[in-house]
Amino acid sequence: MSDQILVSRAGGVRRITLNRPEKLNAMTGEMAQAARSAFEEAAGDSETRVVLLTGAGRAFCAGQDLAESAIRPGRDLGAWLERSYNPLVRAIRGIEKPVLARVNGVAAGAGANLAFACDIVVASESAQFVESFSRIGLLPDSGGTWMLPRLIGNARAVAVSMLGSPITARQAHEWGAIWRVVDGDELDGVCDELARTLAAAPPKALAAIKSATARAWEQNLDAQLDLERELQRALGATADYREGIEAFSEKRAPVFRGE
Ligand code: LHQ
Repeated sequence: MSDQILVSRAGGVRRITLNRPEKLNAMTGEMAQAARSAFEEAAGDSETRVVLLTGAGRAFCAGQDLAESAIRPGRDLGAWLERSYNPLVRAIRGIEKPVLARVNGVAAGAGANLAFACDIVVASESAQFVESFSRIGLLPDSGGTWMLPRLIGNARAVAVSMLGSPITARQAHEWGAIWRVVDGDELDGVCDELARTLAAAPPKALAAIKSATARAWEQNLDAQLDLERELQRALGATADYREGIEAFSEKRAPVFRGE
């Protein structure tokens, strides 16, 4: 594993840290591929019940490392996306476990859209999200043109993408793009508590919530009702559902095992 990504696990929480603090965690190809591998490993590890994505130092991620030779003008940026960011975004969206973004500072370019790809985003008051692509003659990638209109509405999505103007954490929260904004000194406590809560939640239910809410963007209510019926049928047959019902009637906290 590259040292540009740090991975640790405590209990059911796997922490993936983007680790080039001196460059505000600007992404290299090596880093994007290592991050994708870290998500794939998390997906395959039955002990991991939640993934927390964050950045080392004062930034979350400044997007693509603009000094990297592979993205010099004239190179095939489409091929670059297919090798680096597209598989990473697919890994974040596709993992059947909750992904929590701990946005500790600026998230720019692909870095902003990686945060928005996560299931639950908590940002420090000092963080900002910058769709900086148009400043260098590009369009938002890493799912930005798909996620932004859904998260903040078309008018805002187009404006922030065209203008490249920073969205403060507070604004992102008011617009419904992120779950919480907290004081910097509360960030760790809030994220740790959320991660613990998610790690104790019934994994199959969380996976179903993730996949069903994603599918909802693509289909009509009728099809969604059918999907809910099938997912609920499967969840109703799990040991965790039995445990949830028993714990409720016994007035105790449930212990969910993902079975
Ligand atoms: C950086 C970077 C950076 C290298 C800060 N690269 N060094 C996909 C397909 C193919 C091609 C292109 O990209 C993509 C996806 C993308 O992500 S495109 C968008 C790329 N990202 C950006 O355009 C953001 C560039 N960075 C910034 O605008 C600022 O640095 C932000 C607003 C993030 C933070 O500003 P400040 O807090 O004022 O910090 P700073 O600018 O002083 O940066 C600190 C250091 O980090 C500095 O290095 P130095 O050696 O001078 O101290 C920067 O050069 C370096 N850095 N971002 N993306």
